[in-house]
Amino acid sequence: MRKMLIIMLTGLILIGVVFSGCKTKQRTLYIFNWSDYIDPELLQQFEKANNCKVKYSTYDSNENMLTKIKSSRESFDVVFPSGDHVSILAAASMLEPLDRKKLSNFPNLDPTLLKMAESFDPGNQYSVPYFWGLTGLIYHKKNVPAEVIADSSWNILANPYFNAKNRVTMLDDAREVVGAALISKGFDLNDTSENALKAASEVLAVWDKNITQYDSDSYKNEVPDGTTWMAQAYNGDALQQMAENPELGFILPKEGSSLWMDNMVILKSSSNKDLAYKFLDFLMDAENARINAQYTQYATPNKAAGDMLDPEIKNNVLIYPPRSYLDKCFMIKSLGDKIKAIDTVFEKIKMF
Ligand code: N2P
Repeated sequence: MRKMLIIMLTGLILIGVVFSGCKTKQRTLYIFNWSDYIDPELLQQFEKANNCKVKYSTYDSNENMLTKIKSSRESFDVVFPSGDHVSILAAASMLEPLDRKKLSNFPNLDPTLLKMAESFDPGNQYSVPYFWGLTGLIYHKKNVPAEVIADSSWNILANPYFNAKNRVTMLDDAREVVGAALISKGFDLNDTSENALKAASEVLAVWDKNITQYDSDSYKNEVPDGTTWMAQAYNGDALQQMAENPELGFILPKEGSSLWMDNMVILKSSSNKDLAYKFLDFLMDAENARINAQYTQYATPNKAAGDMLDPEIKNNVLIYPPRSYLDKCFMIKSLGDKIKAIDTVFEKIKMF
């Protein structure tokens, strides 16, 4: 009898040890995404539904993301590169080819946008579109008079109103900054010809007199608090600030703008691929994608989610501009080695 009791007790203790072991062995998914680019409640829901931990880190440019995933000892499972960087990562054999069978919500995606995504990821082999958007100018109405904005051109950045005031910023992003200058002069944002880059450099030299810094994050606090009066900004980030503060405005310049698509990819080096697939599929669920699009104020490539959006988001022309505006925009393409010419123009401008 006593023997029996000892065996039972030992059994119970063993079960306890196994269960507490399970708890500490909870799986962890490492996500690396742009800042302010997800509804944090979705992360909690995912953790709960999958009994796992999400370690979430953020970046503010594709270049920083690339440097970190190449050099970091920390390894990430899921990353959100823009289209041109999907091509770069795929060419470097860093991406896991996606198994559609594990992505039951894939049919929710808009076929037209999937087709567009094929320009950087043929066959949609490695990436799933996450959000798309455009870049424009955010400003504080108290600090920038309506007459200055009325021109609605990228060249507002050269307006004498800003001279010697140190109140304007641009993104820390070569493609966006040089791209804005190229578009303002009537060139394609992907044009790396000598002629085009000479014109862009000249424009940037003029704008630069008014630019305090090239930074992709600080404008989100500094335009609302008045430190910065106007900033080149991603549309969703600007709209998130505007929702909190009616004194802020945002324009998509009349000449056109950059058009980008950011995407979910699983890194080949991921040691947690099953959980990574679950995360992609979770974000592609129509209701989750709707919640995420409403929170971030970026345009969703998820058709099922798009159909369910609140009308004020769906009809917001700063998120979903009319065809006539989109026709003036340029998708940021991967330029291979020619990217060096754009980087050189940007580095020179930043140096002065
Ligand atoms: C999110 C910015 C993402 C847009 N804060 C850049 N592609």
